[in-house]
Amino acid sequence: MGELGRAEPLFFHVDMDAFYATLEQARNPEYQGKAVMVGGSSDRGVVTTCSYEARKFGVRSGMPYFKAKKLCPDGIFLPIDMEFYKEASTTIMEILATFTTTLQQVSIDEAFLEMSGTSRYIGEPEDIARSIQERVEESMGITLSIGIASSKYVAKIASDMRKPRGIYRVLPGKEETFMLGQPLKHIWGLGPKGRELLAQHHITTIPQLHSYSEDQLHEIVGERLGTFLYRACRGIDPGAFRTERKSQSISNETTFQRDVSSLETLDKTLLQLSQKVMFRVLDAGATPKGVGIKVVLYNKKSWTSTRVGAYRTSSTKQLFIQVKELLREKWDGESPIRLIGVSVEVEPRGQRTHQLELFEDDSTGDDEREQSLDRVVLQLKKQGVNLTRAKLLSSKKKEP
Ligand code: TTP
Ligand code: MG
Repeated sequence: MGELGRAEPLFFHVDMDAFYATLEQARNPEYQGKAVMVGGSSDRGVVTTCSYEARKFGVRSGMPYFKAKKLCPDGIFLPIDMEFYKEASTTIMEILATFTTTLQQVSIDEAFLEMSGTSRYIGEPEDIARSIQERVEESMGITLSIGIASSKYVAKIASDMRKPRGIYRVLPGKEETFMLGQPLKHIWGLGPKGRELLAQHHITTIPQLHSYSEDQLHEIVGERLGTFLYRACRGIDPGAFRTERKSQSISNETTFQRDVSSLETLDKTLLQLSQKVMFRVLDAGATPKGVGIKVVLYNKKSWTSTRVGAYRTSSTKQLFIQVKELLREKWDGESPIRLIGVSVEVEPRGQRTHQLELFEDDSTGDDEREQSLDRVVLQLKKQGVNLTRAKLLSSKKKEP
């Protein structure tokens, strides 16, 4: 890390303000500044969310519609348009991703941004936070709030402190003081049942919770929640938003009927395997982070060769180019091969960390075209039409 980088851990938690309602206001200017309720359309439905103008009347998420109508008879009541919100969410996440190397989306309207390594040249955390707000407001017309802290957990609680359009920073060393000043219900991860258990022991505030030892808390609410609460009320990250680092591997292999030492045949097999593997990767919506090949020789000796940080593996073509290189790097070119396999290391399912960076940063139009071609072939395959992208075999340019 350069001397101008930040050594101490630094996280932003970004959360959109009244997300669905603000989006509705952004696309219908006449709703701006008004009480907008979004939710189930019948009188028996509930308010999913409402604009801050509606909150002034006492309307809240989860409130039955008829009650919201009583509190706010002149309010605007709108049905949920999930497709619109999801699309907006994707665009917002792409904007947020330009401010960090590691974006962890945790729901449709919130994400953690790791800022630990960012250069001080970019500015103080609050300045960066303001730029984020401005950028999103400019392009999407909606506001958001940001919590800044040394851990994801504290940042998450901080983002609620100044809503809407708020920025709240908990300085390093002040995490415990910050938590001690919060109502118990702000402890993220403590549900009504847990609160009930604590109440039976006359624990209704964070300072009271803080006065219990970890062992005592284990006895009251069990080991898991006990340790969680012991840490949370001290501002020590209890690990609620840890990303699973364990990666998975998606692979396919072919055993030849007769051992093979023809490079042409091996390439053809690598292409078929690359396509099979890439389709599984695309189908799973997984993010590639490394590629590898496995070879078993005629004498049953085997070896593997891998490459990590495969930042350009988003299509069959890219995978094929890399595994061809791996084969040429390690194989002596003569020893007959009995089995050959292709594998892709992927981020665990559902984890979006790095994904935007991998697919967008330096991906060219060519990469996108290649991936859409793969998707078309995959779609056909699902309909029973089998195609192999044989044209890739004859592409002579950029051969190592
Ligand atoms: P939240 O971030 O909890 O709420 P919000 O963005 O509407 O308001 P705030 O300013 O307090 O952050 O949730 C984000 C969106 O998720 C929200 O707009 C609607 C949806 N949502 C549900 O579908 N069900 C729920 O129970 C909640 C709380 C939200
Ligand atoms: Mg929100």
